[in-house]
Amino acid sequence: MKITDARVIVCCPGRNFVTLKIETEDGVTGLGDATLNGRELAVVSYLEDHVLPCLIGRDARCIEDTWQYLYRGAYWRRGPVTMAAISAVDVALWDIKAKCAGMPLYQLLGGRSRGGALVYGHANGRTLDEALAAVAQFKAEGFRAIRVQCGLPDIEKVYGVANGDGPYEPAKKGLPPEEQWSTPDYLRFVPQVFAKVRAEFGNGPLLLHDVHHRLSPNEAARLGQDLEPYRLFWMEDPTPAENQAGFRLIRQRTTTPLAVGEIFNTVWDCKQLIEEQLIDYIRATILHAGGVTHMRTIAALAGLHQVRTGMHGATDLSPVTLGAQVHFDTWVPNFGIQELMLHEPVTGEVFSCDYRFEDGYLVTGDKPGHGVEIDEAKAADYPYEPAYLPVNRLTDGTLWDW
Ligand code: GCO
Ligand code: MG
Repeated sequence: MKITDARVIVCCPGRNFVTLKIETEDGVTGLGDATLNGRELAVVSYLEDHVLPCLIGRDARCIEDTWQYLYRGAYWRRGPVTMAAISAVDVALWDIKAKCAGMPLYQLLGGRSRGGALVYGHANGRTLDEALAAVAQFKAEGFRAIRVQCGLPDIEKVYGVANGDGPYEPAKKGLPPEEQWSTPDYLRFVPQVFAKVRAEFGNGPLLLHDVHHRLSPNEAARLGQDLEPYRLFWMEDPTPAENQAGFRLIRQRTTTPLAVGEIFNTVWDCKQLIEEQLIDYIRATILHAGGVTHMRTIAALAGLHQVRTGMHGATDLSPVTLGAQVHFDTWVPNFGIQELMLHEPVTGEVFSCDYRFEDGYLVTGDKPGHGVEIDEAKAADYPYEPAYLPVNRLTDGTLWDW
């Protein structure tokens, strides 16, 4: 079954998405997501200039061979641009294979392991009162697990908090906006936030928090200890993870569960973290870590070491990724949780999905494939708009991790 056409669709229904559509000689099509937030066009070029010419004429059924061809064959391995491009091809080919088999993707992967994927939503507020109101709203909507982020009293703009009345969306049109950071203020304030959330909502909701790579291992250990009384589901990205050994220090000093990996591209980014059991949840995604094919490798290694999945699911992952991930979550034996940051309604004009939110879970339908389709004519109504993630500075102006 030859691949006869492959094209990249760039659109901005609410935010930018890069989508790959592959067509085969018998008319079956598959979709993959290649969105790399703030660096979208680099992946478009990688696909259009270097990958797509090699795909035409290949057998769409040979997913593994194509993965190896694009990974080993490029000579230049790994990296977010390469791996997002490989993922888009891989997911589109899994979509095609599942459609040809007449099965939803989770069946092809090994079948259902659970009714639905437990998801967590994002409650945030500029003030503690706003954050508490957001938690109440997520609870009322049926979320069982809630990530809580809160502004800092003396800092104007920090990660994870909506600035206007609209939903939180980190990428902004135009050049990179700037946010501010103060580690001492943060370390003092966050435990108070969770004390208040537990006091108000009791032990029922599963609570999560994203540190977003801003602390040193020692500072993260301090925060982990201070959060222990509030029994978090996880503390995410406590410190940048290029130095995997850095997590030893955090791990030895706190029982707060640790999650990391949304920016990882391959199993090599988390091999030591997993093998030394330095983390509890691996957040690598189908989109940025090489598709369904490579996420199976990561999840399998994680499973050997009692590490569970907790895949990234922010809005910069398109409905195509979320659709594929819900299938993966439905099957993978060592599933932990799935992030769910809802796309704006306008995104739904372009992408149609076969997953739904039900009582705190994402449940996939039974359409063959991953169940997500794109309306290309509608997509053309929303052309690409340059947008960047923020950069972060300490209060003295020093550039910091965002
Ligand atoms: C999360 C993430 C996102 C990222 C975003 C960057 O846990 O949801 O940290 O909010 O900041 O995906 O592109
Ligand atoms: Mg995160």
